[in-house]
Amino acid sequence: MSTCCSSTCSSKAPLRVAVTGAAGQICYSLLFRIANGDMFGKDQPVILQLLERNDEKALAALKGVAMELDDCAFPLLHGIVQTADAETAFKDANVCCLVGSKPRGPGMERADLLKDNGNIFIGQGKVIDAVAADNCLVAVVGNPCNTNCMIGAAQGKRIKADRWTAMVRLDQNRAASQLAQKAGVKVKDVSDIFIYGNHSPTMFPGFHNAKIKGQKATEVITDRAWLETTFCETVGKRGAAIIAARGLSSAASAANACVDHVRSLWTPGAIHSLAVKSNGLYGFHPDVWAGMPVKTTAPGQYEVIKDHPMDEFAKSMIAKTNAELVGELDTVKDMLK
Ligand code: NAX
Repeated sequence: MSTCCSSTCSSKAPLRVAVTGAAGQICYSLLFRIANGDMFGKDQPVILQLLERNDEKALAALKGVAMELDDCAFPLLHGIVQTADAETAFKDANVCCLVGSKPRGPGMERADLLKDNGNIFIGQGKVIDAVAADNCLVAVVGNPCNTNCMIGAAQGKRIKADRWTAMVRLDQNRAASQLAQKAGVKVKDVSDIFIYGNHSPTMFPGFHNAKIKGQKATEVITDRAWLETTFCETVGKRGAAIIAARGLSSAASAANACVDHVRSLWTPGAIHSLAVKSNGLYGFHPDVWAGMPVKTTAPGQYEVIKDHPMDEFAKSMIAKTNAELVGELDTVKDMLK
């Protein structure tokens, strides 16, 4: 299906990348970025293993997406699997991007949403543990992503909990962009901004440790009230603002964040935000998945950075987002056995 060109030919074995919710709006951007080499590099071939619901419309839409992938003639795309069967999708997968989940319907309680999605992640967690490659890395995007990730990880015997990560990178990117605009600098001038806690409006974008052109962000942006209120609220409620403006939820930026999430995990030395099992760090309940800073140590491997200082405001924000995560844990505790 693909034509060969010298800049992208590779002798590397292809990575198997399973992606769920493959006919949805995030994947309509994400799959093309992965196939183009944006996630794993321009010398790394991939096989896309695409999972959708067992539903005629969804599978027809998936077929159309696969046809468009073919029509891009991506040299790095060595195969496409289209399926409604989780075992087929996750078989030998090196990376699983779990994007598919059930949206909140009208009048639906948050607890029902947590449980409906929890059931999806129980099923997928068990299958991943049974058939994915050893040391498979999981990136959960589907909401509520922290708690879905906790539920999926709880099904594992073979694949360890630290291989399960949830996406807070969109929040990190949003925070960096807001700081850059306020300071009147380029986004590349902003560093060390990390997301703590839940991917929800309670998250804490840790501006107190951020830097702008290497200087403390709080010395460049001296309006502390703006940082504590407008900035935190803008980042926390950005998803709702996009829906209000576009009539649809964030898709291209979410796909971009998923690419960033995995690419940073494939780039030794990268320091970035991931939601991982907290193990009690930064004051979080040990069993919840919370956003925090990590450093990539080798492709697909990371360690949590444990020593970022927290001031009183940061501690109070972390307490709030931790309380929400603990509430979610409580709602789904029967799903963690
Ligand atoms: P769409 O509704 O466009 O697509 C979701 C797709 O998942 C649908 O095609 C559906 O058929 C499929 N699906 C549902 N259950 C499935 C299952 N059990 N197995 C396989 N496929 C299944 O949603 P989209 O806009 O693509 O968003 C996907 C998810 O990302 C949502 O849960 C959304 O809330 C979440 N988001 C997470 C973000 C984050 O930062 N973590 C930001 C963006 C986004 O809101």
